[in-house]
Amino acid sequence: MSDIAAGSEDALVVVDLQIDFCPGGALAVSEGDLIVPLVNRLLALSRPFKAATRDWHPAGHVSFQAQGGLWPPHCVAETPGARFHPGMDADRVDLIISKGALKDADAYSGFDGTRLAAELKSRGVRRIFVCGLATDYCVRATALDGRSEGLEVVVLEDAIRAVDVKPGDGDRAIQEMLGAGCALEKSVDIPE
Ligand code: VGL
Ligand code: ZN
Repeated sequence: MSDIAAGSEDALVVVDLQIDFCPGGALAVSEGDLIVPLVNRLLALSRPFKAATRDWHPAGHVSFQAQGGLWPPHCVAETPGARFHPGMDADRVDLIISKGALKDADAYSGFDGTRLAAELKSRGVRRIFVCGLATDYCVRATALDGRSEGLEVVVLEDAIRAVDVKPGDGDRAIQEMLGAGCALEKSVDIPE
């Protein structure tokens, strides 16, 4: 096993742990809320830089069904559903990255059209620990882009959940991330 103690060249990237992606939300991910305590333990670690992405769409976003997209309206900027899960210790986050904010472009990855890569590089980050929602969309895209940015990527398998539009999508996404050189670990194995 690689050394997964989180140090100063590591960053935590919490993906889209928002009300609309949790049970009761507009695009609920089954058990999405169950990762909150695991994410909070990670946010309490002293050393890694902590970033959190949020899906932050304008009304009438291209990904919404009325516009021909796949999804019900979700995470509309400045609405309650776009807030972080109320149980998430969001005050420990160093950097919030909003994405998907352009009406005509979807952005599953936290790196897509954002300053995330530049912020991480300017802080000397070489490895990211990725957790959040959803395994088969924004976690997958963020992890794969992290590799493309030249980062080591550790996906925390106990602190992610999948939409699974088709059964097995989450598992296939994990295989794809592994194929791209991501490591798979459990958040509970990261020491304090
Ligand atoms: C996501 C579907 C649509 C995600 C975002 O955060 O995984 N999924 N928009
Ligand atoms: Zn979205």
